[in-house]
Amino acid sequence: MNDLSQLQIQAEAELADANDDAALEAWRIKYLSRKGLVSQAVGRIGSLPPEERAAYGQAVNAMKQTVQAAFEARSQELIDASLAAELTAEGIDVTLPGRRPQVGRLHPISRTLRNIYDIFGQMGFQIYTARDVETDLVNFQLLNFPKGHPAREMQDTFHTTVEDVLLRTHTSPGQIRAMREYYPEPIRVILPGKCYRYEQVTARSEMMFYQVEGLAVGRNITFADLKGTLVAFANQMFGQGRKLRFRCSHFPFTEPSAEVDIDCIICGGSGCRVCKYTGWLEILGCGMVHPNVLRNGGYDPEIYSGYAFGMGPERIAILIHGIDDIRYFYSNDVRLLTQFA
Ligand code: 2NL
Repeated sequence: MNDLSQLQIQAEAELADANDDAALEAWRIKYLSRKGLVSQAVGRIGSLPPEERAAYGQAVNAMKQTVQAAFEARSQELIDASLAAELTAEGIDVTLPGRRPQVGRLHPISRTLRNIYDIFGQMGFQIYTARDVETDLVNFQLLNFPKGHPAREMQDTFHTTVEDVLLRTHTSPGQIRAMREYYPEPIRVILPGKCYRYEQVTARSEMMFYQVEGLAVGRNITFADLKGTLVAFANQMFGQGRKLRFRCSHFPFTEPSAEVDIDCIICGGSGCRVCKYTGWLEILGCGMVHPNVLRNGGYDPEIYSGYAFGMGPERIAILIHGIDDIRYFYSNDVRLLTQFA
């Protein structure tokens, strides 16, 4: 009996000193395994005189249960301690508020494009998209820029290794394709897309930029229709009550041609840095489709007429948001992009 309580005291003391998994396992083998000291103590029942067996058996079983319970408690203690140590080491503060995930948003040019689509969509224009890789024929010749024409010099071109295949310098070739596809139906389309010019990159020009062109072709389309459409557009895009000014201009594919200004949205016309003290901002170019171009699209200019216009969404976004450099749009700097929530 004395030996039993001696064994229990010794087991409990060593258990308290077992500070890791390996020590705990060594302890378990020493005391609780099949040939361990506790099992040996249980086994000694058989060697006792019969009258002592009952008392010894009770005592040894109680001792075994106490030691086993102590082992389980110590195991749990070590698990808790190692978890606590891990949490302290990793420095997790569960009371910290979570980090807000960064939510994506539309690029300012995408927003401008969608705004333009909505306005013309309500006026009955369909969106037509065309290829970025074009032929010299459709990009230039059919639009009244014959080979050697000086207007080609304003659109320095990215050529491919294939003769007469190039990256479109404007979206107008898509309008030729729309006409050829829809003839003889009347047409009202908006044609957005990327254009490419082999130019020095500056605050005002990129090598890749967007254009949005509009085209209407039908039997009785006049310059008055063009003006009405553009006045309605400008009032929705830049605010109600805008004044518009049509200035004579020239494009090879329209005759007559005009450039359109609105009264400055910053100063209202009194003159400021943005309008360079003119009171006016140029927003697009337009005109009546040249008879040669109508004919190249399949429409007889004796029967049909049409108007067209073209604008640069980067320029429009710059005016609306007061941005001073076109390069911000395509340099993927989140400090600019996150300002357009
Ligand atoms: C500008 C001016 C313009 C057109 C584009 C066009 C297309 C066909 C026939 C006639 Cl198929 N015209 N497009 C007409 C006038 C001006 O763009 O400053 N764009 C950024």
